[in-house]
Amino acid sequence: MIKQIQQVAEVAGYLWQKGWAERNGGNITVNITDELDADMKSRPAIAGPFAIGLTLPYLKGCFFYAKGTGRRMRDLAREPMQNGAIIRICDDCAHYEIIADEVVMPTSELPSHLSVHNYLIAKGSPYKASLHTHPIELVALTHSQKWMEKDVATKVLWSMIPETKAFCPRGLGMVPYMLPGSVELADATIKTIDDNYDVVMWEKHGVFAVDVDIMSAFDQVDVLNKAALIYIASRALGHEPEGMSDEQLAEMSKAFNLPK
Ligand code: 2HA
Ligand code: ZN
Repeated sequence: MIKQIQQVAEVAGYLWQKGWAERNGGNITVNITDELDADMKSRPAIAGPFAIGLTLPYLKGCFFYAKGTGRRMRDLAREPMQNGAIIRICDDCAHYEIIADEVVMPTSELPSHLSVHNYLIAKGSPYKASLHTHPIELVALTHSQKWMEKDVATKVLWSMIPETKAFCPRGLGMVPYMLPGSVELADATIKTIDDNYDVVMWEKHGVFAVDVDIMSAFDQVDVLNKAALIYIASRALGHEPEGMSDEQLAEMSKAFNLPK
């Protein structure tokens, strides 16, 4: 099996174990264009063409693995090709076909995921994977407006444990509540990624993360959620956590050659 799809299956198992993927919660898409050989790419369609609902010019000739709509991450972990599919974007950049292995219709969030991939390619980004999941403690933070202000969460989370800034150097972007699956939410997500965030928080819903591959996208979310857990554990002990000082964070940035 294609390495990137194996990695998706591994990450899907982690999402389930962490309690971030109840029922059919969450979505994954990965641009696998560079992983497929010519034989695979010229396979006849087994279903489609289907309309994407958008025209995405940078996706011409691209192939994606996409989780199936209504499918469970815990099932995908065991059987990625029965709970997701490989799709080919048609030359009109407005339709896609399913080419393997089975007719599994892609995630309802396909238009938003593909819009993000279209944006990433347009920008010349090396990022190939996008992940949407429901990390409990990060979602809990967004139930108070004070955490929704730009970079308030980033600053506190970075200061909980040194690794957070090292491994999530762009922090956590914030998007106010919008209807799941809506074009508005997709547009706001792209705008926030463009504001230089890899992980975007959707208020009272979940995160949307992008990175070179799905394991790296998962790692960024995992690191941020770990920091949120430490914050919450401190509060549960009865104290407001001190957090690392600005000097300590600046020292980290210098040592790790981080931006900001
Ligand atoms: O696909 O999590 O927000 C299930 C979701 C949509
Ligand atoms: Zn969701």
